Amino acid sequence: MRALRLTAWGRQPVLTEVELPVPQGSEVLVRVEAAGLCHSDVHVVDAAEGALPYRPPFTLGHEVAGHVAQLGPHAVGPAVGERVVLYGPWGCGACGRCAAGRDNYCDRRDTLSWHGAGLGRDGGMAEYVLVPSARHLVPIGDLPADQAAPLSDAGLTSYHAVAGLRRTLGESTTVLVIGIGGLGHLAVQILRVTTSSRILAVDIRQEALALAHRSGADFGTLLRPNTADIVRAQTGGAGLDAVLDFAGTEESLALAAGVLRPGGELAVVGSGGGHLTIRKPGFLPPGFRLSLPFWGTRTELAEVVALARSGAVHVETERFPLSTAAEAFGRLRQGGVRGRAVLVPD
Ligand code: FEH
Ligand code: ZN
Ligand code: ZN
Repeated sequence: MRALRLTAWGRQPVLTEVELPVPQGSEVLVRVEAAGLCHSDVHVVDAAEGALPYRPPFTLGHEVAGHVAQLGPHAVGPAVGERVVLYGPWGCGACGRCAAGRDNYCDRRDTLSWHGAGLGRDGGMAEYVLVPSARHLVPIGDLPADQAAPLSDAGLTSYHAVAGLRRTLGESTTVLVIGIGGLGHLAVQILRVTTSSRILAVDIRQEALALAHRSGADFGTLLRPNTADIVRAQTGGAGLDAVLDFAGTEESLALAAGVLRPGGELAVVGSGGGHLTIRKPGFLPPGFRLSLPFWGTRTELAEVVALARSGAVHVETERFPLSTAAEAFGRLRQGGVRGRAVLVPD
């Protein structure tokens, strides 16, 4: 079968022929219908040797949907032919977190040479992907694969981040979403359908603000030197109850810190390399709360799939044949993808 493989650190991934895996034990073989392309894939490809615990060669792709092709002799779960999305964080499989379907916060994460499918283990930018256990599979019914695949990372990560703000986003609250890309546009939709908050959006691209509006944001503005004043004015000067930062840059973190009201909460999802100094006394509002949510739980994946199947969440995607993966990576690097790029085996 063909697979997009990271063969060594410092090399671009190559589309190459590999053996078709045969599922053993509780493993399940899935025929891939779509695999999303994430900024983390770019970070993995660009990583210097030793920066990540992964051991190339392995197949990329941690945002995968398809249908069950073959079950290992001890696999218990979806039947052959059932359409599924992969729960991508694969932890140790033995700690309490993993047993509870919270592999994203595996207690033994630091001992592993992988973080999941396509992240040190063979992933789904391929014709097939081998999954360690059916517990990593969530049924998707007739949801199109290019809609389902992005839910497993962009959707799940956004859903998990919003869930972490639940206690803050009550009645008469205002939330700011910074970065309206593959994750941010889904976060706006998830906020719209799961909270009653007013939703503000900030991005560096005008077309991203249009996407924010289509996704349900109440107001959008470009990131400029006076954006904090513009955003704060949307709250009558009181400030924001919460900020979801999908950029994580120096500018976005400074904006977030500058618009939160006392008791406000910042969730930083983006890995833009920015930093925020926590100092007391300092400039951060009293009661400031910070979280660094990572991916999500298996239960949350089933919940976000249910939202998509109900029509409440729709992913903006750009499809690329798997054979043009290099072009897709290039477009993502240039910030030229609207919504989420999805690779489809051709
Ligand atoms: C996965 C592995 C490591 C870092 C970041 C990620 C995210 O793409 C998962 O949402
Ligand atoms: Zn990702
Ligand atoms: Zn674990």
